[in-house]
Amino acid sequence: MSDNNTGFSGISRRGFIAGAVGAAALAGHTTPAQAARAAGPIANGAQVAALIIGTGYGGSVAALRLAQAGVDVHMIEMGMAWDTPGSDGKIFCTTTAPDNRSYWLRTRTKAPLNYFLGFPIDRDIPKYTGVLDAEEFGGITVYQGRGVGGGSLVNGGMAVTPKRENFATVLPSVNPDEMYNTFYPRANSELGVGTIDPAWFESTPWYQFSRVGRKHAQRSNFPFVFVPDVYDWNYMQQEAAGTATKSALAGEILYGNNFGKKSLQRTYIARAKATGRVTISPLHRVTTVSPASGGRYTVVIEQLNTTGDVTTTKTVTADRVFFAAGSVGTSKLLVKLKATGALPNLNGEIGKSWGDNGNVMCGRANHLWDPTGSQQSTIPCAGIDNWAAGGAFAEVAPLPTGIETFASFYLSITKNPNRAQFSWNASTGKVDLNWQTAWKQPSIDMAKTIFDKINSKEGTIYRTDLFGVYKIWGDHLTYHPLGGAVLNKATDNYGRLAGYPGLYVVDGALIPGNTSVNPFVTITALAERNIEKIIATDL
Ligand code: FAE
Repeated sequence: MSDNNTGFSGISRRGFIAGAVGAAALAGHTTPAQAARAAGPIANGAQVAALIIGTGYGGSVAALRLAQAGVDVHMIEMGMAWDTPGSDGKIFCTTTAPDNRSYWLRTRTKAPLNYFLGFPIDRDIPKYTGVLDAEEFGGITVYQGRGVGGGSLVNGGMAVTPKRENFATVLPSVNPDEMYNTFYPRANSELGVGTIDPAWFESTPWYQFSRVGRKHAQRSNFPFVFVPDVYDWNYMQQEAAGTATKSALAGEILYGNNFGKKSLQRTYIARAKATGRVTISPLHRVTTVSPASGGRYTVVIEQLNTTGDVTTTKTVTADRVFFAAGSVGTSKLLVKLKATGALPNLNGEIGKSWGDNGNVMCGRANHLWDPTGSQQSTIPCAGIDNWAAGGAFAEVAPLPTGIETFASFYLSITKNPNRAQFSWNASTGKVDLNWQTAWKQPSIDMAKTIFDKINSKEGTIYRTDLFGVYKIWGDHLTYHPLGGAVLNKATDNYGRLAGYPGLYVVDGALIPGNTSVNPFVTITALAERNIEKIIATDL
């Protein structure tokens, strides 16, 4: 019996495996499949039941639920495992001292906020398979997490369920009752979502920046809302009290949090591994998926070293393949596979309806009597809600520089209607995205419905030194890529890819461009909904 040869290809074989596992367990032996799982990376020629491409939110949900249903799962992740400390004793570096661990295969950092007082702050770093990818397309830089845990490694942990009245525009083909009664609560509970203690919020210096944000929002009559997060709020209070090692209170964010944040490694992935049925191959990148005999799929995987070179190419077969490489990763793979003839029957919706969740950043220059504090937690806890009236939801974000900046900083999520498309570029052998920088103008206009009013009320102005020399808007990037293999268009209403039984999309690629709030709770809840249906009907 070979590694992971525990597919769904026949009841009799499954029964045989189950029997073999049971007998071995009774006899106190390790089965070959168990031994292979313990041994690590996927072997060339392996046959796996379920292969998941990527270990972010969608992939982790699928892995846990498939494993709980008795299916052996192999997760392929192009980034590192992020489970071993570096020479400084820490797994991740800080935003103030980025080193090789910070960026995915770059020789210079590319900080989202790349200027301060008008001076560039990026610095040279050794090329390494770091945790944050700043992936550049023609008109936009898309930030993504790389490693076991995907975006959960680098993100701010803001865990927001969209308002129910906005859900029909987020996922029009999904029944809101099942989402709000079952799958959003399930996602929030599994992710460990919580909110800041209101009394601590009022008193701690670490959230002075948010209290200033609240004062300005409320004086202009905007609703100010607390935003839940997966950061452990009790841990943060211990950091402030000096009884726990600082993470959010030590400038850690973007390049990973060493403590405090309940990333997927600590939630879904930990529970998935505990089933004994899930193996993960880090530093492995899927390049091709194509039909094999018997309704299975051939998957080609490149093993990488930490400078990004391909050291080995492996070919495996899988009964089922789950695309969970993130909106950009999944879209790029599917567009390439359709165009190059590996999966020619994928439908014409592949690569379409991609959006940036309307992300745009800006800062405001406060008066000297409104300091935002030299101590700032890296974890945002509140926002300004002007979605219904102005199309913008603005997070009051920290600017944790360690000095007083008198700046209020915001990441706005806006109702930007523009959608881009991925396409195969045969001459470069790469996938392009046709987003234009000018397509951010609606986002800027919507964010201005909040900040023009606040500036006018407070007698303040926009900061012009954070994104370049005399540049107000951070309109060059997104943290929230969504779409490219949209639910009920590129797939059926549960993520089954049209034309290929056994191929599924389970990540942010399913969501058509905007979630009205930060996206990972919706990605998780949708994955919970879809995998439940897939397990019930397809397996
Ligand atoms: P994702 O988490 O991106 O996982 C995809 C995984 O697939 C990654 O680990 C990739 O390395 C891997 N991969 C890609 N291609 C391949 C391949 N060919 N072979 C093998 N592996 C591959 O996907 N969202 C919130 O809701 N709240 C926040 O506070 C928040 N803050 C953010 C801050 C930053 C700086 C960033 C970058 C993002 C933030 N997000 C936030 C967005 C959130 O992290 C993102 O929507 C989710 O991580 C997307 O989940 P997916 O499962 O779609």
